[in-house]
Formats: sequence, C-alpha cells, structure tokens
Amino acid sequence: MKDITTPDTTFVCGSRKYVVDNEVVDYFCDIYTVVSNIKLSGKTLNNLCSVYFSGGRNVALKQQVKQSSHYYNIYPASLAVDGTSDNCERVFSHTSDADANPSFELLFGTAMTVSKVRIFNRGGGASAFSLGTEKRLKGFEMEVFDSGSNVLFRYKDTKDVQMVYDLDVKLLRGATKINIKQKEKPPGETQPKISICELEVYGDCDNGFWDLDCKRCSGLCSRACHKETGQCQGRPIDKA
Ligand SMILES: [Ca+2]
Repeated sequence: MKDITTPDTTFVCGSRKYVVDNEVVDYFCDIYTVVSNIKLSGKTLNNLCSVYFSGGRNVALKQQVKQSSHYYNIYPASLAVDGTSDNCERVFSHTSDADANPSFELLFGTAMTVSKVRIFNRGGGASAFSLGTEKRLKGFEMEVFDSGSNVLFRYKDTKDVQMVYDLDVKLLRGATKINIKQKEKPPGETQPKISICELEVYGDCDNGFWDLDCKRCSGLCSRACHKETGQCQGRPIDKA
C-alpha cells in the first residue's frame, strides 16, 4: 500500500496499519480531499484476494433526531434515519405546514469524524401525492457543529433540485450535531417545509474511540485503535 493521488497531491498511507488476522490488514488514510487514484504496491500483492475501500459507515442510522414541528404526527423525524430510502414518494419526515422556520436536527451520541452527507429528497415520482414536492428542499441550509456549538461546516444549497444531495464535508472531527434549515418557500406555497426521505452521514468515531457506540480505546493503546476491533494501532504500551 499505498499511494493515494488527488488532483493536486500524492499521499502515502502506510503508517496507520492494523493487522486484523492472518488474512486481513486495514490501512487508514486521513485524506481531506477528493481522491482520483489509489495505487497498491508491495511484495504480497501477488496473493491479493479482495480490496475494499470505505469512507466510513452511516453514523446517522437510527440516531437521535428531532424536527421543529410535525405534520399531524404522521411523518416524524425518525423516518429520515430509519435506513429506508426506497419509497421516497410516501415515507419521509415532514415539518408542519404552519412552521415558518422549519428545522431538522441530528444528534450524535458521541463525537464523530464525518466525511460525507447524503440526503434523499422526498418525491421524484409521478403520483399526485408527491408530485413536485422535491422542490421544497431547494435552497436549504446545513450546518455541522462540535460539542462546543462551533460550526465546523456550513452549506447553502444553490443547485437545481436534486433527488439525492451528496455533500462532501471534507473530514470533520468532533462532529456532534447536524442542523438543516429551510427559509425559502417553495413555488406556490405559503410556508417553507423540510421533508427528508433519508439522511445518511458517512464517517466513524473520532480517533481514540471504537465500536458502534464509540467506546474509548484501551489505555494501553499508545495512539488510536481499530474502529471495529479495538485493537491498538502499532504496539501497545508496555506496562511496568
Ligand atoms: Ca427513511
């Protein structure tokens, strides 16, 4: 492993290596930009079986969410993080028609490092029920906060209407909250609305934490530990 090339720079990613077992090794590369090429090199590549690349897991899945208002309590915020994005015409979160300042908030249980946000918009089909409702998200705003309420990332939508918004947020450490606002009224409607089919956030626990609930790495680890196994990065600290 492991030259990774961006349009401007080549990174060598070999220092954070975890030998999972006799057949699997994981490399972590803290890259802050879009990658265009990945080159693997090494003596053992003639025995290579499979290669996987990952930008992290969906850390938004079934996390705590809330919205500023509810549309008759039948489209709760939780429908935006239920893991389902295959019926966006009918299953989504939805703020009230009477809410002049709608917002949607995702709270992580612990600090996360995130690299990408994907929003599946409501609508997109031909049914009268959802026809044109995708326009309601146009012009939305999104902010990512840390535990001190500092803004780590801010986005203002200026694109044409999208059914899926892919937002590269670089590599944000210490993210604890994502807030989505909508101040713009859709054409022909009297109030702005936020309706989300699914919100996905890709990343993992901050360095020094592991497992799905982000437990702290063992005090015996001199640096970080493996995100899935808790295995120390490099050699554990020798105990006296
Ligand atoms: Ca959903």
